[in-house]
Amino acid sequence: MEILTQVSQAFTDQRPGTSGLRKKVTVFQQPHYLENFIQSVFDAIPDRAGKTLVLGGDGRYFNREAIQVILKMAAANQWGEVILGRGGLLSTPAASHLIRHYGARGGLILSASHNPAGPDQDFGIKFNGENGGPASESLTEEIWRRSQEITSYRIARFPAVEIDREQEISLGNMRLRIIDPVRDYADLMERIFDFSALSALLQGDFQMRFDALHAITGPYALEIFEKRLGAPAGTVQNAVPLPDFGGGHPDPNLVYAKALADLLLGPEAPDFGAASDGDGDRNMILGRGIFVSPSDSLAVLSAHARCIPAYKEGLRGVARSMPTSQAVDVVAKSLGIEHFETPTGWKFFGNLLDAGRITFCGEESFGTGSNHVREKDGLWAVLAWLSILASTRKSVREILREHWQHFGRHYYTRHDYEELPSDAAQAMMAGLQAQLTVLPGQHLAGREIRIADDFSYTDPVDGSQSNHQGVRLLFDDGARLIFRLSGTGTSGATLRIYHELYERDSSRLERDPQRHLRELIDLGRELSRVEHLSGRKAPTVIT
Ligand code: G16
Repeated sequence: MEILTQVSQAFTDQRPGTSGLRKKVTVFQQPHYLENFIQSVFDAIPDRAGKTLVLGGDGRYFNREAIQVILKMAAANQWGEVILGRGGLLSTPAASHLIRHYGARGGLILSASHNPAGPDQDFGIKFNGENGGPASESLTEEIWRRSQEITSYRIARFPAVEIDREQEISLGNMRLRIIDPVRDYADLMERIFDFSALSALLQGDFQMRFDALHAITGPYALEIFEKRLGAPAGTVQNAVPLPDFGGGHPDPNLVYAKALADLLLGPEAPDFGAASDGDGDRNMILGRGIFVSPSDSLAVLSAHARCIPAYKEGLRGVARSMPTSQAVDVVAKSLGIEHFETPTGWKFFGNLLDAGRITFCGEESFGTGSNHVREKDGLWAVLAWLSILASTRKSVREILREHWQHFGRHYYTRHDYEELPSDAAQAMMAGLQAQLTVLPGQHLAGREIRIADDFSYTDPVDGSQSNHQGVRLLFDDGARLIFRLSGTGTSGATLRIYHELYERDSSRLERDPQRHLRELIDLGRELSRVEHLSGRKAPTVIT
């Protein structure tokens, strides 16, 4: 096998964001761009020789081309084996499972998550380590450093590999195993959940819709819900992954999964609805006439964990990202277990999961998961909710109501201002930072600010420190107002403002969050000066 050392020059924009490197497809299509980044990843893993690499993506445009390049580079960079999902497909949680299941050194997941796909849209690459989780902060820094000093990359020459059937072949000294992308993951779900109880639910009067949004979860959902659990045909919709996701935006929220939301919130609603995102790690849960906020979802799942066989002994601890509401903290206190607050990004849960300090974790950004993999897991969350419904025989609305009555309700909403000019967004954050010293003690939005800071996190397992993770205003009554810039966008900047208010009065638990949080919403707009600095009168997305 011929191996070529190709001279190349560094690109200055290869710093990974919240979750890997995400750019427009046209950026990745520049000569040497993809190759440079892959070589930087490989160089950052010096012990890779002879080891196994898991490879797959969410099927978006450019997935298949990138896989051919990565196979050639893996063969030239001494990997012993690549395990590839048939058709180049793997959901993010399935890739995480395969890394752990087959003892791989790591995995490359080709996805820009919920961002749209197509020739003018987004592509992305994430590297996950041997625990199956996203690259740590230090590894991410090392990849970035390598990308800035790169002068060449190594690539083998061989014809395009046929990736659409399961097979094992040798590529020089490297073995390529092409496997069913679904089977191992579906088997894992069958070990975690009580599939006979779930079958009984789904084969009865209970009606469910799962919208795969033409992204990666289609084949997984068909196998699990319709084939293994026997739900009626048509339970899974938009099940075929398409390179452009059917022109949609596979982000499971009320704006982008509108058809499903309209169905569940309309007059003909089934009992339960759910959706996942481009790469299958996010989830949205809806009951008849009701939306479950991701923060509440984490709290409800934690409170009911014992009804799922894999967690019947109870949870070790729980964690949430800083902007996620404190609902799960209240559950943890009542269960007498540890709870942690981490920066945004699933990678921050990895050490806590590996150390056995937590069992469940989640984020307001529609992510929920457990120690079964090291990624958030959309279908796992759906199966967990179905398990609660099967065991309690209550509706989603009843479960939420009872939860709020017992623990109180954390009213919550996130307002996103997408595609802002970067300098305006930076000016907003700088303006907020400048106010941090004068805000404590002020009475605003009907309450007193107790603490105003820029969130810092010290990892309780390895002591590593992460600073500047978002501006927080903490009020004396438990309310919070948080500001941060997204680390996952590919054009301009996205300002996220998170609002939270804790309500214990049982007569005030079923209000419209936008109304109930009005004062905090107005204060967030005012303090960030978003309208003044960007001209935007309203957020792009409200969740
Ligand atoms: C990624 C990360 C999540 C994070 C989310 C939003 O999710 O894995 O941990 O919460 O982005 O991040 P940001 O607020 O910086 O845009 P995904 O589903 O996009 O991979």
